[in-house]
Amino acid sequence: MEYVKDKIVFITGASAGIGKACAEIFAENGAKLSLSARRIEKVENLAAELKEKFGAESYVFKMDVTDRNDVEEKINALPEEWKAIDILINNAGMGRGLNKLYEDNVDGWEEMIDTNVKGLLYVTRNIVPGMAERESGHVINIGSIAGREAYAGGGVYCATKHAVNAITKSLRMDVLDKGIRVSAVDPGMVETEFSVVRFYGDEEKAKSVYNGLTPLTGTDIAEAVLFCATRPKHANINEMIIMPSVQANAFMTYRKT
Ligand code: 8X3
Repeated sequence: MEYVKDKIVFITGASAGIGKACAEIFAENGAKLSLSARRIEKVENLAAELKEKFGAESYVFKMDVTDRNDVEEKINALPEEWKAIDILINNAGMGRGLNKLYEDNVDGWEEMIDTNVKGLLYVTRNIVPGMAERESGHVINIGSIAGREAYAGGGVYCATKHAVNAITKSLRMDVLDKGIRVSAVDPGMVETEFSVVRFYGDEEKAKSVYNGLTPLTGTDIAEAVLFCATRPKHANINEMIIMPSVQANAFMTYRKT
């Protein structure tokens, strides 16, 4: 097993959900955290909490992954001691709507494509060159079961997560000679702000997604990410698909009502 103590872990979308849970578990294990999100106050509070609880060192900054220039500038402007990123967790992602494609809100498509695909690409493009130069690093992409199966009403969301799956596979080939590992962690139902965002703030509708079942938590996924990050150097977890015990796939769940 490899330890993450004192390693620099760069997490996008660290303000909530899986990103926040990753920050917590890596802090608990002694990593140094480079945390970004659009909602900077949330990340600042998290960093303060992790400092107090685990003595974790963090570098916190506001970054919008959908803004190509912002990503480039923020990553270029990392302080010298935060530049040598060991682990990149490409977590920032979102869903918008669950409507029939031909009736869907096109603005939501733009947001999903910009965040889940282009955002992940911008961050990766700016961080992996340093890893390649140092011949060391690990990219862990948070995908989704939606990257493995397409479901009704999820056309664009599923397309973006299929794209993440393809990017993960290609990147793994591109960095094969550079000592860089690339992993995908693909969750099913995780109760985070995901459904609230998907349904544009409709809490009632968001809650109903998890009716009658116990969904995964952000921590369940963060534990999987930590597992990927702590394999010995010669071993890579290519992919992990994780679902609640009562979810068989993207289509079938067992609910006790
Ligand atoms: C989110 C999980 O099942 O809503 O990535 O697509 S699902």
